[in-house]
Amino acid sequence: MEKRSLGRLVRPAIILSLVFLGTACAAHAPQDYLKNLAGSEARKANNLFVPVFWIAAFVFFFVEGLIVFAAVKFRDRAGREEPKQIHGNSALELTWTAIPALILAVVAVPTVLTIFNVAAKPGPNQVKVHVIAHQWWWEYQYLGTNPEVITANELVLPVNKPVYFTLDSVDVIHSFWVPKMAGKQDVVPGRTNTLEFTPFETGEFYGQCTEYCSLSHANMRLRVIVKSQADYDAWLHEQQAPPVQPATPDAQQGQQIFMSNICITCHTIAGTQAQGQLGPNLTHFASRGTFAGSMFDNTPGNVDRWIHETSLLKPGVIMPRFGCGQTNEAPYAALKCISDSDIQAIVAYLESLK
Ligand code: HEC
Ligand SMILES: [Cu+2]
Repeated sequence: MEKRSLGRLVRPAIILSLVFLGTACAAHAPQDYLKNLAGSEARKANNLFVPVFWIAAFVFFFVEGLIVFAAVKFRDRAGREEPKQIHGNSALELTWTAIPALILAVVAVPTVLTIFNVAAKPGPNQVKVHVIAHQWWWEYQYLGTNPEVITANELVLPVNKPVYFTLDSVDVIHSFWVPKMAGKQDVVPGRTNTLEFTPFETGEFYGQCTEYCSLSHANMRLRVIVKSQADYDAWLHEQQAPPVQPATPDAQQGQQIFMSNICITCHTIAGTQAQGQLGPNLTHFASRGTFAGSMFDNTPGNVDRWIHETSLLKPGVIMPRFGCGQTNEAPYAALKCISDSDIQAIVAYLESLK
């Protein structure tokens, strides 16, 4: 009876293992931190991880092999004498204490060297970015730029140039992680942490908050967009320009609605009366490919839905829903809704802010 019920578990166990294996081998895994690493610190960590992994694998198979060998060779059989007991054998016990200690001492050398090597050091010729974590999006201030470049979620960097980050949080503990670039760095309120890495390849790299920060933690993503130095300089230049003045009647109307609405208490658009600090800076909103913690592609349709149904799209979000027929909780329960056509005009305005 016992045996049969155990046997029944074998098939589901195999299927479950295959499912787990399958997810591990997903073809498109942009946050795989073992392959195609594109940043200095991620490569340093990997250069430590790989040899330590093989040492650990060797130890595992060697020790398990001995255990299996001993269990099989000295197993109890009818008429067989008890094998020789080695309990209290000083020579053996010294040996198997000394060998692991030696292995750990050897592994400690590259480990400690790597720890010191990846510790962030501010230096000249570095790009300096102040990262501010919010529930649930990332703000980036490019230090030393004048006028200061402030953007959200998409971190644009030049290739082959060290970047020095200072990281702060305005609310709870978050963690900043771009697996292809570097290890994780916690972002803690009331304390400034630092991080440094050099991107070695141009392209788009995915990142993620990796410290549970309540409801929309999983929706707090980010992108690192690495450009050639020339493209980066052009980007900086565009970001420093004053916001584009809306050219179409739709966008002009949208600007008026935006400026006369509660939007301006939370969002900044440089050079206008919109100077709010609670939400992302929208001065060059249309230059970003994604929004709301890089959850959505920045398309007019998505931004339209966002303004209508905000917290339906991103649970817990600190921006009320503006669509008519939507309900908000306190303190926005009595908020006046914005008509579909007015929201459309706002979207036209926001999408003109290149
Ligand atoms: C109470 C503050 C608040 C108000 C009012 C508010 N927002 Fe927001 N908004 C936010 C916050 C916070 C976010 C970031 C949400 C997130 O990603 O978790 C945001 C995100 C956005 C984004 C996406 C920005 C990006 O790059 O990720 C847009 C666009 C936007 N809001 C437009 C508006 C418009 C238009 C209005 C007025 C109709 C408005 N907001 C009113 C707080 C506010
Ligand atoms: Cu988080």
